[in-house]
Amino acid sequence: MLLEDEASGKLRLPMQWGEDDVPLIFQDKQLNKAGSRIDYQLDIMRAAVGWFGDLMLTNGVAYPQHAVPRGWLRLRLLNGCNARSLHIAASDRRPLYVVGSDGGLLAEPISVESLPLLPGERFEVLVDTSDGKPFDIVTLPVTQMGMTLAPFDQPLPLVQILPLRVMASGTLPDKLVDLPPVPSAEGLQNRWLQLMMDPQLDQQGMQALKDRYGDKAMGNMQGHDMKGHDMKDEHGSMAMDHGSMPMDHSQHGKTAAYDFHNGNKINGQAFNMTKPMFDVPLGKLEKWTISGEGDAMLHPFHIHGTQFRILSENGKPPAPHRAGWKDMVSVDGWRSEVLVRFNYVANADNAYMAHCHLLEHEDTGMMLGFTVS
Ligand SMILES: [Cu+2]
Repeated sequence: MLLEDEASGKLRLPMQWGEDDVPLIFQDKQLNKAGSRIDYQLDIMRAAVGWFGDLMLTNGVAYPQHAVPRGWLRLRLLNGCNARSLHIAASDRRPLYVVGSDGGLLAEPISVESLPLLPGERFEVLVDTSDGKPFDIVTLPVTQMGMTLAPFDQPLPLVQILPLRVMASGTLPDKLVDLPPVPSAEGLQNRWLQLMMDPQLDQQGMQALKDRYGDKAMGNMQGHDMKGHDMKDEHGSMAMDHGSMPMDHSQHGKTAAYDFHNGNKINGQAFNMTKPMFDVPLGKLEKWTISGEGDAMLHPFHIHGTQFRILSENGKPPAPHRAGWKDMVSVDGWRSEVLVRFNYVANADNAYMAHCHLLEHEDTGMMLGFTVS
């Protein structure tokens, strides 16, 4: 869904749909042996690290070409992968000028050489093609567990851009829209959302990944002692709070009865379709702290019914291009704080959701419903 408004209409951004204003939807897929269909399986490994494939598609096609008028090219990027985070760049490292994030335009273009893109996340970038030289949009290697295998272990071309002789008419403005300053979080209602993975799921899922693909699949856990990594209490007491599940890892291999379908939780509870977790007052600003302390997984967290501002992301101030309107925030082993406000009523029958956007985490419980009144 694309929204245009008065402010966006006044800017002379590229807007020839499908020519110099192009959506790029990236998805990794795994096909069955015959290559005839997507081979989707949810098992304990996928529930822990997410489903991933070895075939990369852009708008449903492997490595398509796109001919563009010469000048400014606007790319509306969406990471449509189930679980894989991407790291977008131009093959010749020409700058990407980020003009918009999930929820709208930024105050001004932000030039980046590469752009990390979480599952479910969107950014709009402008690229200068006036030199007429062809180049690729690529995804660079990431350290996320399970996502380091070939062909993702080196820059992987996603789409080839071929500038034509005709000239484009769009421009890169110096200023985009007025972005209100981030309000103070002082005195606001603060909600704590603790993302949790059962130790059995964490342990057995990572072991299954290692058994199947070897050390090279372990990403940022490579070379670490996996056993009991989630037991380390580096970041305070919440790291240990995995609920009342037994912590005996010697059970590994004999716990066939363990049901991973509710192995992912928020504040100790797996998703309940009929029972919202809390109610938020209509139109009131709140500070939500989402914590991923206690596991080694990336959690791209998404909140419905709002566009928020990021106060801190994994303990750091947000990067400039992540400081605008967002509905996705990275939670990667530590805490992220966002300022949210909900301007529409949501009753229990039509509750809003907040969830990890790694789809297999969400589908195995890492989601909550909430009402607004
Ligand atoms: Cu997650």
